[in-house]
Amino acid sequence: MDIARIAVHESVAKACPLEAMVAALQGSAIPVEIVGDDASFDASDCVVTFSPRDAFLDAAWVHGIRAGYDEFDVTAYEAAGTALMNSTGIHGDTVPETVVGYMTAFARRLHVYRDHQSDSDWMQEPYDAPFTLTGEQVCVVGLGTIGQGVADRANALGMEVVGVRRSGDPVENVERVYTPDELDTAVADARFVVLCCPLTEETEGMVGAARLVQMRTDSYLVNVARGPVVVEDALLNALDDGTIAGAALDAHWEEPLPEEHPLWDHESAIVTPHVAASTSQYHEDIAALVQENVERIARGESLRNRVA
Ligand code: NDP
Ligand code: 7N6
Repeated sequence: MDIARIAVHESVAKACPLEAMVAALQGSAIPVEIVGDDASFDASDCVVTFSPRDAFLDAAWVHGIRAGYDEFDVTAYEAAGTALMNSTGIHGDTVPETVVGYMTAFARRLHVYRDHQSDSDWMQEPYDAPFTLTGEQVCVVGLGTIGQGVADRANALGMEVVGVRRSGDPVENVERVYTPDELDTAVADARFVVLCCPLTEETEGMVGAARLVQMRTDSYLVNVARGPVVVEDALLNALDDGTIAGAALDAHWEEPLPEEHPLWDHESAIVTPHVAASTSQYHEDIAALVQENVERIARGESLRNRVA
């Protein structure tokens, strides 16, 4: 692979300023330029992008700046012989810190007080509403970069951590690791169920009505994965009828979440606009991944984060 240009597609602006990304990538000594939807590519191009486009299949190598690559047609990349890389590995602090924030808000009722603050309302939650994270159980579904980060932090807070992954292999700071076929058992005792898995054929619709019923009525669902991992109507019903106590959602079925969506003013929900991974260092984290692969190519080594 002989790379003569790094093309930064304008969709990168969805995650960080284009100029910052270009500046961070200059370190590789390969010319960097911003490209739009009308650009064409050849086998000397590396494309850095947020969103997929068919034209990228003509490049040598495409670097997706998200961990999730569910929007990319992996089969088409394999057929074209174009390398596709994702950005897993860089979200081990941002997303887990956000998850701790959601859990703390629910336990200490911070989201309720913030709702009342704008009315100067000295409202206090009922005596039995607040609780502590310490001693509560969290079930982390997907134990990769993000799931491990959630497990480490939850363990440090004195929570009991269980988790789910396909291999069922042990993970540090996770007391019991279940496989996906044991999901009902895995969620049954948890006060929090945190979704940190990729969106795949296997995980789409994984949390539907039948699964929500397996959760405790005082439990909270956190989705930092992808919207379709959860069945939308099932979750809305579960929040309305008290099947579960609440949900924090960063990933949605349609993004932006439509203005009229009932979740926006649901008192049991915390809605964030897909920002669990936001950081002012995002461009540098991505550039470091790209730079590492530029160096690996020069050394003739296999590429990091290659998914096709
Ligand atoms: P990783 O690849 O590091 O981890 C994914 C984990 O999911 C692995 O532990 C894998 O384990 C597990 N997994 C895969 N399939 C299943 C399944 N069917 N059931 C349970 N576990 C499964 O990815 P990241 O931690 O970096 O990111 C995870 C996902 O989070 C991304 O794919 C993306 O969709 C989302 N994300 C969201 C962000 C946001 O801003 N909200 C930011 C970054 C990522 P095993 O192989 O053993 O199954
Ligand atoms: C953009 C992060 C991912 O999959 O959904 C996230 O990595 C996007 C800041």
